[in-house]
Amino acid sequence: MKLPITYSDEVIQAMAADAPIVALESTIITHGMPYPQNVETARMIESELRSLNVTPATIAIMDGQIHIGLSDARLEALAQSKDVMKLSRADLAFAVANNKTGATTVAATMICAHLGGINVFATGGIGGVHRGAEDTFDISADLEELAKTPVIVVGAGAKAILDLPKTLEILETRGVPVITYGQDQLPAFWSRSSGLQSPLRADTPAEIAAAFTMRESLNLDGGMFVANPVPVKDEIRVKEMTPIVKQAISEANAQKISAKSVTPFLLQRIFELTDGRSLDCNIALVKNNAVLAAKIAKALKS
Ligand code: PSU
Ligand code: MN
Repeated sequence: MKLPITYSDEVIQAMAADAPIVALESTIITHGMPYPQNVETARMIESELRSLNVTPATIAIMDGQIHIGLSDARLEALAQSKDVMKLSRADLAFAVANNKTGATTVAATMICAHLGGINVFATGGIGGVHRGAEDTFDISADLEELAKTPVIVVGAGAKAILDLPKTLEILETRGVPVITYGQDQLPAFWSRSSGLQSPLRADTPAEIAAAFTMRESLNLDGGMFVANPVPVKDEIRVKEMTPIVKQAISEANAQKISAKSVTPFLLQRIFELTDGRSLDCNIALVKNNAVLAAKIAKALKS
């Protein structure tokens, strides 16, 4: 069966030249940021990658096609559309088979990137174990995907809306390396510190690339998570975020927000409660992650 994959022209050219490519997700566009900042950020990240001579491959499902690399018109259409599906491993095939349009989460983006032979992917943060998961069982499929699919995901840690110690425990159990770039402590998305020791630390892109290559040689399944701390000038300190996160979570509980709606609801409330500063921080950290992903993609080609 010929897979319903459409590559952008620049991705086709980069593949033919064996040049570095970095995958980008689309749920951050449709469910993670408001319009028009979502599409402006997506464009800014893509041009940042191009300026580093790395080809961006934004991934989304549109009318049943898996797009690896989106045209500007498609990016704009996706960013403006309401009620677009949020696709993870569980619903990806259903959406493709039935000509749906949907944004890909970290998990679904990893699956599609791997289908296209792309092994480096930059995002904001990954999903994880939600607080109260002992009652709700709400654990992101992103963690399971990292255990299965050989893609390096660069994020700014897991969001402070999650239970970070439990998230780290699951990643360890499932054999996912968590490598923090340039510091000993795991970063917590909007903040550089989480109070938790990172399982692994790397100070150069070459170390990260070498670890990935060795995982393949040792026949170890799965990907790696690279945690890249938000730049100092852009961070919102833990002390400031803690009460805001608590308030957003208690509102989500009071309003019985559940399943796929939890992460988008919390991000939107935190955006409001910080007067938009969480969004500025989010944009800065995604850019920082794209730059590191570009360096890793280049190191893998050298
Ligand atoms: N990081 C962001 N904004 C987002 C997400 C991550 O800065 O919107 C998305 C990613 O697509 C991630 C998803 O895969 O949230 C996790 O959702 P869930 O917890 O429902 O698995
Ligand atoms: Mn969930």
